Amino acid sequence: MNTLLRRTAVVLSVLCAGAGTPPTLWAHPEPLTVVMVDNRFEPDHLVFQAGRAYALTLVNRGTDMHEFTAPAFLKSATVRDPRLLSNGGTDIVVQPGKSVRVLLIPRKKGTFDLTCADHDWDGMVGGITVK
Ligand SMILES: [Cu+2]
Repeated sequence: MNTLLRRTAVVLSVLCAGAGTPPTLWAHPEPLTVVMVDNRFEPDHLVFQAGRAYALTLVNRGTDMHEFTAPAFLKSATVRDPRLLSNGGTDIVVQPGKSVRVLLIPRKKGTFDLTCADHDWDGMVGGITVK
């Protein structure tokens, strides 16, 4: 498959991911907040339960833009509003002083990398576990 076709397939799968999920699953999402500062995640390790709906709120209290970069995690999850994802579905961008609330359902058990694509060099890294 050429690169363009592959990218199109990724975009389509991201856009269609929320379509088959019954609306009731989103009714009572478990709240989870991650604060982003210059330069780390608080907390830096997140634990989710597969198949459960979460309201993940990313709060940027730093002066820099930060990203919740978790390609494998985000691609394996059902994200209710895929428009909140950037860079081909690999991350969620949060501007300084802003917050982003993402409804998602992790689907795949395992451990996943979490970084900020802009500040991984400065140790802005963490991890995600889906049980
Ligand atoms: Cu950052």
